[in-house]
Amino acid sequence: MNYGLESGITRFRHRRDRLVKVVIAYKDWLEKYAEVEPPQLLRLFDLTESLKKDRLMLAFVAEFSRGKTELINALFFSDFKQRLLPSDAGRTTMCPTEIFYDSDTEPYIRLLPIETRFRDDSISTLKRLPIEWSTISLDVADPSAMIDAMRKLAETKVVFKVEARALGLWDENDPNLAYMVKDQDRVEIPAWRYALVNYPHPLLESGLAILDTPGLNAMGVEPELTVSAIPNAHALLFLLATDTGVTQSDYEIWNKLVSKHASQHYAVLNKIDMLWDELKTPEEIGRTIQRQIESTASQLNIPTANVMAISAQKALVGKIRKDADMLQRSGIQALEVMLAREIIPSREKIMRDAVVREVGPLLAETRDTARSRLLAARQSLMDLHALSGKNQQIVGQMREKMQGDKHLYEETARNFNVTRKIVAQQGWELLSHLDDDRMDTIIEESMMAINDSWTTAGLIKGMHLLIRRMGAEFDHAQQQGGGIKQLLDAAYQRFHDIHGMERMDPPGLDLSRYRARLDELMVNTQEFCADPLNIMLEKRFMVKKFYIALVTQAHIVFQQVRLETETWLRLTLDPIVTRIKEHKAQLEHRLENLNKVHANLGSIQERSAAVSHDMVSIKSQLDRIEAVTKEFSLLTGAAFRPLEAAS
Ligand SMILES: Nc1nc2c(ncn2[C@@H]2O[C@H](COP(=O)(O)OP(=O)(O)OP(=O)(O)O)[C@@H](O)[C@H]2O)c(=O)[nH]1
Ligand SMILES: [Mg+2]
Repeated sequence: MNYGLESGITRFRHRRDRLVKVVIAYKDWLEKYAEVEPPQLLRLFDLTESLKKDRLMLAFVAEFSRGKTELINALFFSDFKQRLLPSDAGRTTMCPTEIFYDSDTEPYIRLLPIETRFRDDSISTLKRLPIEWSTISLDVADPSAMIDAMRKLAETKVVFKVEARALGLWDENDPNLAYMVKDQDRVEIPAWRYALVNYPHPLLESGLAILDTPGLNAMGVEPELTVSAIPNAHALLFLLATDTGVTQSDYEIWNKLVSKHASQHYAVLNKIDMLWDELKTPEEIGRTIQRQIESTASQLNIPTANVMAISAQKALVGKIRKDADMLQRSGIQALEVMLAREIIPSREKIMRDAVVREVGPLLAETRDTARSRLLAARQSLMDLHALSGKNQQIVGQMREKMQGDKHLYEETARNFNVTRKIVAQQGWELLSHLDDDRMDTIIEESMMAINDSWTTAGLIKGMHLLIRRMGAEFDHAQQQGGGIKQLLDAAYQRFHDIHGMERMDPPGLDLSRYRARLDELMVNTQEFCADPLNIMLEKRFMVKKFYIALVTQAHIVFQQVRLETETWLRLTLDPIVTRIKEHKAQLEHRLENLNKVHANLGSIQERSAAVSHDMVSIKSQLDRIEAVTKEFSLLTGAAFRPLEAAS
């Protein structure tokens, strides 16, 4: 059983399902009671779909043979009753391996041939091209076939040095690569570049995804890992082993990849069973382990409480054999509790924030609309009440006044249409600065700056230009966004001043997160260039690969900015359009009452009864949206103003 982790992920899934339900309830409400445009409903539907697919990425990072794969087996695959993923002495996992569950397809393992390194496509591009991958279907009911398939993750092949060199995997002058040599002319290289495993496991079905990585050298050869996969993982587990301690290369990995990315720094000290000496008392062994925890903590400069001592191997055996004592001694439970306590809440926050950004303002607006419907119905009743006992002439005067109000309102609404057109025009202009063509031009310019000089100096030059140009587009967008907001604020103010419409305060466009991400990419570049391993002339291949990884990331950031800007434009414009329509409908309704009463003074009673009847249904609409808001607020922590205060 995965104590803390399993129940933590179950709770995560439960809350995610509730969040999906509440968004669906909101969408249903809109469909039933509001005149919203189909694209808005579609977006809500898309949001629920992407929530269901939302994953929590846990990456395992360490030097080779520290037990990453063994720990993954122990944490997630013990129900398999065998060692599912290949784990062995020496270098075992040959390619980065993503393990997840996708219910849209049957279980599979997909392998990207190492030769794709000859191409200039990033792995994230290749992920969208299944044809480039070699796919094996997994028969989860057949353990030996499963294990056979998983062996592929450790597959290597022997090639001539020239080929390995052309693939950017071999450098005669690099003593760290000596282990690859097979004979005079040939070296052993990984057969695959990347692996995707779609496997139906309850934790993976709940949205957990795992990234197993090979040791350091392999990280170096696939820059996408260091530039995107590892920094974008929601949590990192860094492993050390008791028999090796903190070696220079362990420390480098910690320093380069782990310590600056994860917000919480934990290290897993694995293989404590190697210290289980039967000639020593448990207390003596405990002290030895404690000493090693302390020295690890001081070398990594983290609190001792953040070093978790475990034995992945004994945990796996303990789970398979259902040996509670061994499981207890393995120390894995504390690690599982930590994962449940630290990782899941931060993942949940990301999910909540996304939903609040997308739905929060719309929901607040819908709720205000529902409430204004009720207020308008009350007003209608009061109008009718005021009419009783009046003669036709007075009713006629009231009707004229109301008609005047309506005309004035229509006038303001027409004026607003002009504002709306300007906003649409400016919005279009703004988005045109963020389209793919613009990004392509920026990339081209940056490539020209590099001018085929794939040295670190060329790289820095190209990246500087890329980031400066992208930053300028973001600034431009931010500035245009400010202008649009001013226009809309003035329009809101007019509706408020002239027609007593409630004030609205649309949020501004904030792209600072994306600027920060650009800065991070520049830091990545500088670090890469400062690394002595990467400045030798032979590393041209690496520089190019690194550049491609960076550009892919930059492109993603650019697309995110466009999406964020599109959403923002919608969220600032849609609510006021809805509100104007709603207000007009309410005025028309009141005028209709006056018309009817004017035509037949005796119909006041009947009209009042009809309005009271409508009020029951309006009240129930309001109750429903109020229930949706309450649940939404409970799940996301988003605050909505109380309805009374809103009046
Ligand atoms: N004694 C002992 N051996 C372990 C433990 N965990 C892993 N090992 C062994 O250490 C070796 C390496 O384990 P792996 O899981 O393959 O290590 P890795 O970090 O995935 O290594 P690469 O895939 O090469 O990067 C294997 O022989 C494991 O059986 C442990 O807790 N105790
Ligand atoms: Mg491994």
